[in-house]
Amino acid sequence: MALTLAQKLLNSHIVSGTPAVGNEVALRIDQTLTQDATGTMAYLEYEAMNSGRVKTELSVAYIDHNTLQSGFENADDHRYIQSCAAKYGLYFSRPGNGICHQVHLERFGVPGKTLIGSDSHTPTGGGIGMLAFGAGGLDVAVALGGGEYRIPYPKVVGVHLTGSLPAWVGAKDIILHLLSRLTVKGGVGKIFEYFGDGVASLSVPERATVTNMGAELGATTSIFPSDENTYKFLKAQGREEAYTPLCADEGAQYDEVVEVDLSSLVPLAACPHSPDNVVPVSELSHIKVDQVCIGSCTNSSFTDISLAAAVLKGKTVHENVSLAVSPGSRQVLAMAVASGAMGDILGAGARLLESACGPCIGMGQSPCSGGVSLRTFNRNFCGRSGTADGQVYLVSPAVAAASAVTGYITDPRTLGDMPEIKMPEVFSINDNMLIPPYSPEESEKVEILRGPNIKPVPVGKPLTGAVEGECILKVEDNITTDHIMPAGAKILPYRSNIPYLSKFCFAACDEGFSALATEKGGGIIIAGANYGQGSSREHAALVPLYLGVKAVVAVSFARIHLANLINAGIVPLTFANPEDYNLVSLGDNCVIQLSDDMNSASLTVNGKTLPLVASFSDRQKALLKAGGLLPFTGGNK
Ligand code: MIC
Ligand code: SF4
Repeated sequence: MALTLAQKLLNSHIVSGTPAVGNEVALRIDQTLTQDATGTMAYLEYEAMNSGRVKTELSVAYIDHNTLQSGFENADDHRYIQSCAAKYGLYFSRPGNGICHQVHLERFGVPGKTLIGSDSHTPTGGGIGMLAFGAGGLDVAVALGGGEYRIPYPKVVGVHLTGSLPAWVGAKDIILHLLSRLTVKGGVGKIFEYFGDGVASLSVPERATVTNMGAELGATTSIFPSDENTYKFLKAQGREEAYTPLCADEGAQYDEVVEVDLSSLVPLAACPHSPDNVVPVSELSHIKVDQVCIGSCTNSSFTDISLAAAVLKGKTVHENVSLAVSPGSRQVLAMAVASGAMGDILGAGARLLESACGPCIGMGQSPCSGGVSLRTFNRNFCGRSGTADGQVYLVSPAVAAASAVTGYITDPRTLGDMPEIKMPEVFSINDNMLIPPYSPEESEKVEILRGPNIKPVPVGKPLTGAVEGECILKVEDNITTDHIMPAGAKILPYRSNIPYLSKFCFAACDEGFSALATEKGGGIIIAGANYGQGSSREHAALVPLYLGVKAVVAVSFARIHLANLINAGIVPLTFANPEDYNLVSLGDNCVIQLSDDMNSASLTVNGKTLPLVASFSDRQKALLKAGGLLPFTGGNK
């Protein structure tokens, strides 16, 4: 049977399970990555599993999120992760080397390999033909030890690209266009596979922008074929031996097809506060801008930075705008310096930030009160910038740079001819900030270094009988993990300290949540559709677990968060009739009955019994019964 590329890669990595849509399959994982904000938990969990040296082909521990050191906490976490990398045989990417997804694409990505990362934008690797998934830290810990990664076998959506991008329209506009059509829930349970004549017009960094932000569709992952452009990119990185041509079989059938004529696209912006709230930039020209940020794992490649530089060359950033630029990696920064692009950026008055996530995760550069911030990033959830009433718009580097100069949201097509920016034939390579895995003998001598802020991982309790508790929170549709467990410079240093983090749980929805949960000894959360969209942070499950949350009943869940809840031992169930959501209120006493085989469930509330959907694989049932993945694997006993 003719297969799509995604199906070929899935099927060749299946260790168990039947490849039929919705069926749980277990995949062999070739590579893993972690970043520091999720990495501390992942390595604490890995230690608890006692799996010894890592069993993957390649695993890398990056430091890129918590780089602001306003206390000892982040530096201690970096040192802990570095010592774990040395102890267990991983590469360590030192702080300053760049954002995990950008560096991984440059230095490690291999077409056709599977990759999981404790970060939701791991699908960036799909730009180079990898099958790359975002996952919770526990799932990464299992993969590090040679265990499989389990997902429901996804539908494959073929995105048929025709034509080529007009001047001033970028890869960001492709994915914003798809978000405007499909919404932030449109990709749940699906892989987006790009095909058609238009593919050849896109370079690997452009493809990576698209696959990166496929995460905002809620997609399982996104993938491009591996072709001549992939070869050119790998060769330019001095890694042509990693190249394999890969594409769908002739006559492969997609479960759905989405047509996109690249030639018809225009510059777009996602307006506050959701990546799918998309309009043409030309409709926003009346909006004054306070801040512009260029960077993040979505749009900080050398070509992105060079295009912004060409727009800024010889100009001055508007006096009421603060422009911050964070190149995606040290390679990008070094090349922008060598090419003169950085001189043009700084000459225009930009503020240069280190090669890291920075403002994208609220690590500095929070906009002024009510400020309009244009960002080349991928998420504009309310409050994520660190300013509760900040108005964040997501745009391409061309729109960002043009607007930084004029002080208003600006359609770059008004600037005249677009400068021609080519992907370099040779990238400048300097891997001295990547520490290779230690030999087993060297690893023997390594001592794991822990700081006082590193606290134990909470562990769930076995599931026995009915789940009973008060409804301690009721939330609407599209609640993000940023709502559940906020990030930002003030809280992120505590990612390895769940008790401290718990004070901020759901603060964006209900400031009193943490106190209420503590007073009531936990309870049940009622939620709308797409609960837990966004980040892969398992803290959004571990912190509620710590606060005693026993179950979440929602209209629907986002994929990674659903897996994280089960891994933590919190029972996720959905309403059989979505309108029953309206029948539960804050403070109601809820009793959830699960059948012995865990295939059906009901919620009794206010004298009514509402049918729920319990849809668990055998393994998920076993995890929930055990109280989560750690007790299931025998870890942390
Ligand atoms: C994000 O972009 O939200 C993050 C910060 O990179 C997260 C990971 C985290 O919360 O540490 C993600 O995307 O998974
Ligand atoms: Fe970092 Fe932002 Fe990318 Fe998350 S989305 S990995 S915070 S740059």
